[in-house]
Amino acid sequence: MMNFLKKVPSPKFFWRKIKQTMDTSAPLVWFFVLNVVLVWFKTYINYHMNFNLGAEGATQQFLLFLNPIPTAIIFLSIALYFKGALSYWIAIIFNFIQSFWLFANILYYREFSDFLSMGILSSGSSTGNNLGKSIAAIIHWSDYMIFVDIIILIGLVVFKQLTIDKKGVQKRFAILTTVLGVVLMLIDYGIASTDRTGLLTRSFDNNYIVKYLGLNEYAVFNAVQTYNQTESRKRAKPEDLNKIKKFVSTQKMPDNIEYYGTQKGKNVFMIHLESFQQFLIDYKVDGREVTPNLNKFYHDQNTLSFDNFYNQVGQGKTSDAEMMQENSLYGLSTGSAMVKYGTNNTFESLPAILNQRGYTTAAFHGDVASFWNRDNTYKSFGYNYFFSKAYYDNANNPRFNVGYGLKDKIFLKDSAKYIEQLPQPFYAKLLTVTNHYPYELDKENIDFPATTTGDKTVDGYVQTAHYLDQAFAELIDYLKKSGLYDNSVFVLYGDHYGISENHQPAIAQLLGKEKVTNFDLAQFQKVPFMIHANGLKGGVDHTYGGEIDMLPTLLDVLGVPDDNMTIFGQDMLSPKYEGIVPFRDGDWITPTYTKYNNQFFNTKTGEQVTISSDEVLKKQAPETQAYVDKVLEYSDSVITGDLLRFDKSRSDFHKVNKKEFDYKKSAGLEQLKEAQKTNPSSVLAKNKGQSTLNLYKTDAPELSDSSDTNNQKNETTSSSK
Ligand code: GP9
Ligand code: MN
Repeated sequence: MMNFLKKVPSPKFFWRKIKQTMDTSAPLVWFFVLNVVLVWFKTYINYHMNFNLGAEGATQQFLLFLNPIPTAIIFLSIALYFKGALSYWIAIIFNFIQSFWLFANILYYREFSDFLSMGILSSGSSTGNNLGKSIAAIIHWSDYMIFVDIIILIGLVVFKQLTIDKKGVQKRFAILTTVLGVVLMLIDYGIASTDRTGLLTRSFDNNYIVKYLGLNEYAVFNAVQTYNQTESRKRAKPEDLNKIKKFVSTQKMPDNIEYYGTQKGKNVFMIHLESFQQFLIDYKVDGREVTPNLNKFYHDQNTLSFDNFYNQVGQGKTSDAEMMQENSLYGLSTGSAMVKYGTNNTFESLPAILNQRGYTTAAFHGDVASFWNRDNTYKSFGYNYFFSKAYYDNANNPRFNVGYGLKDKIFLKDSAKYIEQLPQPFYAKLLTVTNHYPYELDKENIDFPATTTGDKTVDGYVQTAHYLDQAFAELIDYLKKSGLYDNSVFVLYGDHYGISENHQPAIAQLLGKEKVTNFDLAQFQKVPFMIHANGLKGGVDHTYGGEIDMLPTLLDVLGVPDDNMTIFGQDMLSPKYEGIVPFRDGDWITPTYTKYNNQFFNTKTGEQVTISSDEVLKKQAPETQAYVDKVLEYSDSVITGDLLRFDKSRSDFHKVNKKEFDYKKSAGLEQLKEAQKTNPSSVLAKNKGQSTLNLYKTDAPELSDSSDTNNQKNETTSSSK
């Protein structure tokens, strides 16, 4: 070993060797290769050191390793089209540009756990401004290491330490090199899109694009997206909004006097039941209810439960559900509206509406903040707080996570620490995530028999749903004990299907049918929608509706007028409500007819009908279709044209100032602390600073484990607040 060490040559020796090789044959090519290696090395090292890309498995690890290379080759190969000193400078400049983009993203990521986007860089963006202020505080001296090689390279060229290649390389060689870069990029993209279908069309998370394709590809992708958005925004005119507002005003329904304003001023809990379908309600496996607690809640005399309520999401899945729930605007026909337009658009969202009526507003989610661009979109929606993964100490422990984030029992329990600090009245949205495809849960958390359809991705569904049900019960139990239950309105909704149409044989078995028809599949799009409050007149309501209708329905109960709002849903409580449910792809359901996958059915009987055989359908189908096409088109133009920025007619709503919000953990905690003094209406403040967390009981095995110091630490920090 020692002998070996002695033999290790000095760096000087290496440099001499490198220089010799570079000098003798094609010096420019060597200089190019050196730069490619340097750019690759810096990027790859920083992927690991400064970003949290979550590359799992050999394919993703391989792509992470590969993905800095193609753009390094493409950009640096530009130098090969020149000769003499110029070509060296060009290579250095492209090394610098890539390094600088890397550097800027490292700083931005450290603060926001997300990548820079063109929208943010453009002036006026709230996050851009905040970053400017705090840049000095987040920079580490080691970040500058990224530029060290560039300084050395400049020195070598300036002080003539390199033999400059006066002839350069042949054009053909330069072209081949660029082509090699492009081919590598395509290979990378090919592998990436088999690992993650819809990577670019659905654009879930900026982290994904960087992980699979690379930081520079992300920059290009983002620039194209931003360009398209800016263009459609530029084309839009105030008259476009006027036309739409006129239409919307003809759709407004009178409120329901039995419900209107009955829950005014109460706290609102919006509970997002991930991938939860309506069929789970009262569903039994081996004689056992899958979700006994949600069933009880569903049948409670103070719960208004809708059993003909449909999800209307498109590719944006959860984010589309959120877009509808918060704004009564549809998601887009492709991609996620929150990802594409959430950062810069003007919205009139539920959090902002309630905030302007004295509510504190907070979103809770155990996944990274950047997913579905929530970190930016929630600012546009007007959320005061966004408690994402970074706020949950337990999230650092892999055992406490499954799939997209914290396990629901832990997530909800650890959310209580923030719930008790929220000044009242508050609007708290809790997004669960454990009941998510592929419905996997560790053994110690499984307390329910799987179904036996033989379809692997289906059979665990009832198990994770059962887990979610237990987690929900634990939360409710705590809220009852801490006094919040009686003082709050609860809205529960399932965001979208859990079992997709690719699993038809399994669906048939679950539903106890031979075979499923398109009508069954349409029915399978039902998700729960429940509103519960002390004193609310409950019951199972058969009105046909969808996620787009949640906002106006809730506003009715809360006594918030929606007359001037540009929304596409309607108040399901209104005596005039008719119930047309458009799906994002243009299909629809009404109480009389269903159009699904190009077939028509009688909604009451499920019988297939055709336009030629059914006179009423013949008349109604084109009318309904025209309405459906119109609302989807109008909703799309509101989003793509950012039309709500033109809305000047409002005296009861003022535009959200995104700059007011800072979701960084330190800022959020500070703000909560401050709020205890300035507005001492939280449960904690009312309890004279004494925490109520000891009232939260969970059987989460991860937390009851006495060897788990993490949890004990949490308990002490929260009760000492
Ligand atoms: C992730 C979660 C999942 O944060 O919201 O989104 P989905 O895959 O259901 O759209
Ligand atoms: Mn979802």
